[in-house]
Amino acid sequence: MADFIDNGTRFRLTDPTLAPAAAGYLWNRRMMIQMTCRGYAVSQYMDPEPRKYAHVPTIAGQTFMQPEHRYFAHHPGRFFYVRDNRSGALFSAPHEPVRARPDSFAFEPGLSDIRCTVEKDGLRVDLCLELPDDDVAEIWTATVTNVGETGRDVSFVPYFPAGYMSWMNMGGHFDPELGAVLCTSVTPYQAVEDYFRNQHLKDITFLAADRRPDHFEVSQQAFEGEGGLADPSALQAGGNLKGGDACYELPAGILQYDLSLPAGGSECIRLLFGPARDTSEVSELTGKYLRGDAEAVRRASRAYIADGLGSFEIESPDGAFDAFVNNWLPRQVYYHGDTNRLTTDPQTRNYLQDALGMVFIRPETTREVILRAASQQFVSGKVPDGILLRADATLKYINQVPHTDHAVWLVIATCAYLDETGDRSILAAPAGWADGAGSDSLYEHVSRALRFLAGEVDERGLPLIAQGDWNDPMNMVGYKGRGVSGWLAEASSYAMSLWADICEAEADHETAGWLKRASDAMVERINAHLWDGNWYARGITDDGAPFGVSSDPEGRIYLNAQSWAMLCGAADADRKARMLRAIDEQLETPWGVAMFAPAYTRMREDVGRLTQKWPGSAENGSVYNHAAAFYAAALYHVDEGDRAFRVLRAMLTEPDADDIAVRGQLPLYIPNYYRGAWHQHPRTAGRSSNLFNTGTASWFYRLVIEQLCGLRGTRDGIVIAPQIPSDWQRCRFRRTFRGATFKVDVERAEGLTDRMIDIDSRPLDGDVLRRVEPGRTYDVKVKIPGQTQQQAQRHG
Ligand code: CEZ
Repeated sequence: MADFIDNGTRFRLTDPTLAPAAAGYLWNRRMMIQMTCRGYAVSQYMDPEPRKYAHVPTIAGQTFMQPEHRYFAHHPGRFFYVRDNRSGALFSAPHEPVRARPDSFAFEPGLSDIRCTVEKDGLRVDLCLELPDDDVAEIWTATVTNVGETGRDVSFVPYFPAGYMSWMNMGGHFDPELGAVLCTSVTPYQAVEDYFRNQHLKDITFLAADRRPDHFEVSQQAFEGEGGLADPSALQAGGNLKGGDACYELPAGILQYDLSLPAGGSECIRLLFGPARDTSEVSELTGKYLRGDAEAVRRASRAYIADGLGSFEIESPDGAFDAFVNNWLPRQVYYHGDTNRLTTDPQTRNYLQDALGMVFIRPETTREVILRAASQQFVSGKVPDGILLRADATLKYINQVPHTDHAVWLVIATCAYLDETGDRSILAAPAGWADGAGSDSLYEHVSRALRFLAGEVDERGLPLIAQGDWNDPMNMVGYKGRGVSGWLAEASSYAMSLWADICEAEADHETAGWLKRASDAMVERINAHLWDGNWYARGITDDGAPFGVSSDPEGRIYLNAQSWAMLCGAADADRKARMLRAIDEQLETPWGVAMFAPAYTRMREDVGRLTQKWPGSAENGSVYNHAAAFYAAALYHVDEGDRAFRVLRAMLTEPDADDIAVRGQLPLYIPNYYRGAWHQHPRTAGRSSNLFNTGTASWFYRLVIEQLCGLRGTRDGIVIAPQIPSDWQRCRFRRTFRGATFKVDVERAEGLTDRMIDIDSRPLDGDVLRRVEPGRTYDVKVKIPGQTQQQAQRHG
């Protein structure tokens, strides 16, 4: 019913009712679209700010993408009605709005296209959606085939609603010269400046076809009539579309093709859907994508995606894991790193963490991101909340709320870049300041970021949280100016110790010494003020109350506060054991480890907005995968490889019907969360947000490469230290690193007491290979001790 096909590069789902929101996504640098198996779509493009060209029927107000929620009949989508003109029978592909039970169904998202095949009563519809590599438009190829024994007369009716485009002005008509429906609008505004500012906006949504329809309709309401979308009046009783327009009515592109299909006969129609500024843009796009060389367009978009598939491949005993990690994980990392999540002002922490994953795909991007972020830093050392990607961009929404953690990500991204590339020239690269003249080296920028961070502390020396840290909606712990973040204390200490190593290597012993002392002092404060007996508190509120502690009935234990205590070395062996036990008891769920528990059921005015979110959703105690990835990082850091792998593995939806039904998504991306609050809301626990924007992808990729497979760069070489799960007897992988290729074979050998590494059949002394030669291929054989009985019991 559901599995990977084509060697893991495509997925097949054969039931449109199993997980109604199951979706695939496509993107290029200017747009993205998430298509569900039933035909609904969420899409947006940059103009230069993110915009939509297909809208919901009325405006519910500003909201994020909400792919977790049920789609409704009038939700934007791409639908294809098929009517048998003799019997009047109607169905629609992919599934909505008619919802007729198909004879066979296959929804098949691939790396660079989404295909769908629906067969009903002897008629087959094959759909394929592709995007240009660098324009905003959807290219649809629809083929209708008569798979029966006798001739058929059918009407084939693509229906692409544009939705509620504007309260000021919206309408639509068929343009015979362009062979396209043009849905027109004026983006609403009030300030006169916006009239001039909006001149460039693409206020047209068009649906063009490579052949003239026999009939058309542009008014959504005239099409739907009393019958509703499941049985539109316009298609009842053998009627034809009436050629109507939309006059301040919801416009839609609706084209009718009357096809006479002999047995075995088929007809193919290509469509182009998207936004345009004017008719000449429509004609330019149709020229390129409907009348141009389709194969060349396809090659270009495949090449674009292939460029981002990374430099790593694994073959383990876990086929589903391999399919995800070899194809879909780097794709997700690349989506983030190449589009900046389609925003002009990414949050600094997102921008830098997305770049962290790009270091394995296109390290030049990571370098640019780090330097751009540094160049928007303040002279004081403060790192801004968001990074402007264009001269006309502004900081919006969440970026107007003061968060205090951004320095941490600048350090982590820079260290990851140095580890992978060894390119120390970045440290000397100059970057300007947002509020000062001249420029300084990146080294100075990062060091100053940490000095600033070290200064923003309370009288105990713990970092102030202001209106949030990594956790955006934790906005009321410190809004009065006193509350502190325990997580940030740990993350600061960790970042300081990472940077101290860089300073040491740069022979800046003074800064290195200061950072080490500051990092150690922070650890002492963490242990003095935040240890709660069995785990660490998440912070201390404006009024001096520690929270995330055993006396809290809700929000009692937070995962991040434990993970980063392990990363920064605050937790000794005894504390570590207590924390792990508490996590197992209180945070583990069948669908991964929750970010905290119990979820809040009422507002806590000294914690903030996150406590108002639905219990178990998002930052209110979900299985928030980004936090789970930090936990996995911490577990690898303290040599808990088996646990770490379990945490990573739980983030992946299984390619089987049962798990897809529970999670409600396909195993093609890691969502930002699965519902938590397992004990409070068991019915919905495990359900995916279906949102593929998440820093998790970068961390996951890095952990697989550098920890699970254990090949990570050092200043002058590469460490080889795999931590494969104890039930893997063997695993092989290939990875390029600083221009060399490593082919690695890891195998368990019984009776061995220590890991043994051979490179090109010669034993390696220790686990570091120095002087990696670009262009060379290294054959690496790693033998690790087989599982002893003791271990088997411990992990069993
Ligand atoms: O956004 C993410 C942020 O983009 O939440 C993470 C944070 O680290 C990321 O930088 C954890 O808080 O209520 C909110 O404002 C939420 O915080 C969302 O914006 C959240 C969602 O995942 C949206 O993508």
